[in-house]
Amino acid sequence: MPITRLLIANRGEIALRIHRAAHEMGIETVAVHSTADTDAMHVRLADHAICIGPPPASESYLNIAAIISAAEISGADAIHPGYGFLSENAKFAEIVEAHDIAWIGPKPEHIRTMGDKVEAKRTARDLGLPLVPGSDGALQSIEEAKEVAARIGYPVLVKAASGGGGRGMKVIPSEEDLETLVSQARSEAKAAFGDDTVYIEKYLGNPRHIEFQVFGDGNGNAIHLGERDCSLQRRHQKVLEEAPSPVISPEERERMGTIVSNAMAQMGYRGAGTIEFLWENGEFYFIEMNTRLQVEHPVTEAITGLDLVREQIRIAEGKPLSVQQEELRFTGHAIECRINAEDPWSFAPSPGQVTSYHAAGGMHVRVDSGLYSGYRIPPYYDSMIAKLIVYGRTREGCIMRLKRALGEMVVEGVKTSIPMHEALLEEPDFLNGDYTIKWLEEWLAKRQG
Ligand code: MV4
Repeated sequence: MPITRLLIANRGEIALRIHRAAHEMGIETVAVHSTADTDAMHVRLADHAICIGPPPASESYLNIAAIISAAEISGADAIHPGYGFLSENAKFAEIVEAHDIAWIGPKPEHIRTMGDKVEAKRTARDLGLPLVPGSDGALQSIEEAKEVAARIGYPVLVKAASGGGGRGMKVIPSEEDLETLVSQARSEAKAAFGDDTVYIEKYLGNPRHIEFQVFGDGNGNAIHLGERDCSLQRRHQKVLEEAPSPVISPEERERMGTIVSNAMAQMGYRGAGTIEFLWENGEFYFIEMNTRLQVEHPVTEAITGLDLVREQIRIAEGKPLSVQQEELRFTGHAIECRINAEDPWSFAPSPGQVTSYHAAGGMHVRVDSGLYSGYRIPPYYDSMIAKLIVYGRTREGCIMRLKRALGEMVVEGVKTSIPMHEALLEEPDFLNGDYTIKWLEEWLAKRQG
């Protein structure tokens, strides 16, 4: 069924990103917003705008009844959830579909499966993805934990089944600490997620975070769009992402890409997904799957030429994938810098009025942002205010252009992470592509000290 009016259940740069794809397809847009976002760029550009509640997300962007009412009132025939907020809420996806509104996302059952990290691992194993060695599903007892840990070797990691994104994890250095830390992990998981299910894995000491972008049509056809390297993180927040990864050869990409696309085809996956791996000593280990569009999707767009939001909308309309694997080429290199309204070194949030704004431009430079001069960045939400995405034929050329583009960005009135990115691009380890998930925090600690 063709979509004619799309409700965007999100805010900020991603709401604008979705609005742009919709308009390019001749689809009208409906913005829903809190009272803190009345003056947001995407609200101004949308064809219709509906205020759904006060600033706290729990009363607006997470308010299912208010969003469904807005869809009914505006006559929207589809909802795109963006990332975060309700994007991985299987119940919301079911409610949307029960109202005969097209859900621009995966089948609710697949969102639910991947949201439970124990179920996700079992599914991944059955689909032939390589896993981190560990317990076979949920831990049943301390005795089982001891057996598994002895078999795989210390240190091990205990993780909450309802966690993910780094929440609810603990490193267990040796058997002495096992009993205490497993029961601590259980009670913390119960308190945080209402679910005390935990499992254990071999702790990988110094891996890279490499994720594959996939798309399925929901009818057994799937493709992969290569990988992104997202190892540069601070407190589980990605800071800079690149595609392709500096450490993955074309042969490795093709080998793993085939494994992940076959897996998605076999499960009948629908829409956009990201399969996250840890990569250490040349081996991939599945950790999680995200059943949404990700913040860093533009680096994949840059090296494939595909519009991922357009692709999501087409699939929700029941159309086939717009490209076959054989037609896809991965060309050149792309890097995304996440620009946050925060102190570049302490990371303290810096909301407030942007007194002056000018975006970088020029060849192969993309800025995804809802900023404008005079805009007030509200204090209630995530501090990311812009993404700078730069493309080059080579990684070196991409980095040179990125330095040039960062230098052109003007954001006055608030502090931003731009100076941190500029310093990062001078680091030999970064220039050599020689970094793991620990590198950024160690670098920041050295600079403070
Ligand atoms: C791990 C790990 C080491 N060994 N699992 C953190 C987020 C969640 N997606 C999984 N995470 C990790 N799982 C095993 N068996 C280390 C991390 C991890 C991490 C992973 C990706 C990117 C940044 C990270 C920072 C700290 C820990």
